Amino acid sequence: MEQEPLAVETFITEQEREHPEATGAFTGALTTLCLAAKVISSSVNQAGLVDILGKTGRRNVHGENVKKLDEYANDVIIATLQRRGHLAGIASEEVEDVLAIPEPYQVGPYLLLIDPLDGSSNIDANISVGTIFSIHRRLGPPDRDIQAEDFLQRGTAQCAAGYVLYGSSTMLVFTTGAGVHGFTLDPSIGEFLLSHRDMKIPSPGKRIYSVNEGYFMKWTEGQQRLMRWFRGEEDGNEAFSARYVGSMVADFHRTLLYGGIFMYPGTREKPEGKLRLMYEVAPLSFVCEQAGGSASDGHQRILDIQPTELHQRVPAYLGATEHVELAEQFLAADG
Ligand code: P6P
Repeated sequence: MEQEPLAVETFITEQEREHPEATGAFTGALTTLCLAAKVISSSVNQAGLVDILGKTGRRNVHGENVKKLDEYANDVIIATLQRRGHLAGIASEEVEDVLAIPEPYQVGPYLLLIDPLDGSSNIDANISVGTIFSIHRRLGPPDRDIQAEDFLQRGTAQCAAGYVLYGSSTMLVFTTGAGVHGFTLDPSIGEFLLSHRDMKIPSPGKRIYSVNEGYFMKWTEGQQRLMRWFRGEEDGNEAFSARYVGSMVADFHRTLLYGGIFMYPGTREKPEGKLRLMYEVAPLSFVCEQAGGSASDGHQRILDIQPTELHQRVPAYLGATEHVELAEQFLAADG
């Protein structure tokens, strides 16, 4: 008999059975996140039809223009997740400080870190954007007095991480530490259905590098030499193909499916780079490693980094292990 379509809620519930100590709060947080993703997907897919494109005229904590869809996605996730009793707090890329769970909602044992709509500068051009999420346990007492310090945990401590890609179809890809699984939204029934079980980065996979080469003159010598190697300018090496969307979730998802490497290096002036550790790079690094790949800041494993600030930035090299290790070899020359 043909396997019945497996909805993500069923999949998560079945995974929960393998954890007798599970209380259901974790399952609840993940399945509630799926609901928020469906709401955002509906709006992203109608963005050209309703007054939700363009800028709000305001800037976020990082001085970046806040798009209407950024704000909308942020509000949907916070409103949906805070009332279900699974979380002790939320940290969002769009909000300076961490958010406690307000009365009268119950406080739960988990922390959610979220980039509500990554890549939104592309939305007006109808280019894929995404939501990135990370779930940690709250280590302190389950009360409403949540602090930024509660979120500053290593990537290795994540309970779950993943992303939603609003592209030609809407896909949810996540890991709970037991492999990476992909679910495609069937809009006719409003369900995320299992479409990619146990995803693995092909190795060696396609020879693709993904980076914004416009910064070449600002990079370190090691990064410039690495790029010459990828371009086939070094003796005896066949050139890689270059692919860069400028939307991290889209560039990472292609890397997960096809192989290669996604890079966002630091520059000589800004060695920390642009991408945020807590709610962009660490969650995608968890997915990357669970899919058999590697994730580095160019010198160390991303998931081992002890965060010091909620919005701290980090250089990112994510992809097939042999390419990430090659990048580390070239960058070692930078000292
Ligand atoms: P650049 C989008 O603004 C984003 O945060 C990531 O999604 C993307 O990978 C990166 O910035 C693109 O930055 O400097 O290449 O435009």
